[in-house]
Amino acid sequence: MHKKRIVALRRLKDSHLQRLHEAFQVDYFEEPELQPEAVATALRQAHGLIGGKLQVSSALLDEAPQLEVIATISVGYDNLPVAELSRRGILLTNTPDVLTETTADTGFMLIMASARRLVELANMVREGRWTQHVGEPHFGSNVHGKTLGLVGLGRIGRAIARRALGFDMRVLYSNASPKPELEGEWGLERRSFEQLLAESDFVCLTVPLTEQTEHLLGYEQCRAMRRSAFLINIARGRVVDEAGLIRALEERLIAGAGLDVFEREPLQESPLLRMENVVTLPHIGSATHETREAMANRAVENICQALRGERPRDLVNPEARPNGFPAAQQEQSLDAQ
Ligand code: 8YV
Repeated sequence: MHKKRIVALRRLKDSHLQRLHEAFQVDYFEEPELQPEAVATALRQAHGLIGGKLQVSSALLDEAPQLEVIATISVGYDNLPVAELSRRGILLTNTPDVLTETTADTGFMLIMASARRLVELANMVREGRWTQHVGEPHFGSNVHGKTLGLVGLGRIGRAIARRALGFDMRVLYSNASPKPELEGEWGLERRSFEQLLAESDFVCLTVPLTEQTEHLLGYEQCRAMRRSAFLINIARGRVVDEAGLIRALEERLIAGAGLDVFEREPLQESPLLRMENVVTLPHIGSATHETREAMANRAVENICQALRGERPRDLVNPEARPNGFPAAQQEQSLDAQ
């Protein structure tokens, strides 16, 4: 049978490529930025696109008339034009669930590292500057028993809350919808965003980047936080107005920050890099061997399902197929019998 064609971008493991080759004709580009023209040529005939950090413009979609599905190897899809894909009938899938616990680990690691000044003090040892017993100038802050404010309470927010409860923390959250079950069972307390800023020792951002959350937190919001509080961002860089955060840190309006994401990545030439009280990570929320493998598996499953004509498991935009999926319709008609 004639195999459909797909374009695969950025370092996939042999096992994933093998699965893709079994089902499709695959054009694979490990470093697509080095061969943009070859990628564009391959996309002209492609039915599917799979990969991480995808950048897809209208012009590129115009040149890819056969495209049926984009399977991003990430949970976030703020880098993709969802409404336009839906209008064009192109399915979009992501990789939720499998990265939840790892990303929550990253969030909690940043809470601990910021509070206990992990990077600053580890560097002191490494650079031979540990010459006497550590005294008050190098003391950190407790994490256990403190108040954590989660901005957003989706899967990752909830996984961080679970960790925090194990540290006897009080957990506040601000979220568009209340989560009464978590208030009852876990004792979480809902607050307005402003109130959460005022009460938290750690403010942790876990919201997706949308028009509503872009620059949600800047100078004024830092000013509303406690001077002893830390900001943790594992969401997206643009949820924070970075210039405002830098100013607030320079003015010591907050105690420090733990940041995995930035407005411009890779982060270079930023005052944040010179601040002892800021822990900067290179966007590694989900970057473990196990989790990246699971994410790629999930994206491979999604693209296979979509190109078989089935509803993919992690479909982001069902509106792209207003008439549904043949397989689902079949199930429905069986149910009706
Ligand atoms: C990925 C992420 O590292 O899943 C996400 O949304 O931010 C990360 O897990 C990144 O998007 C690369 O694909």
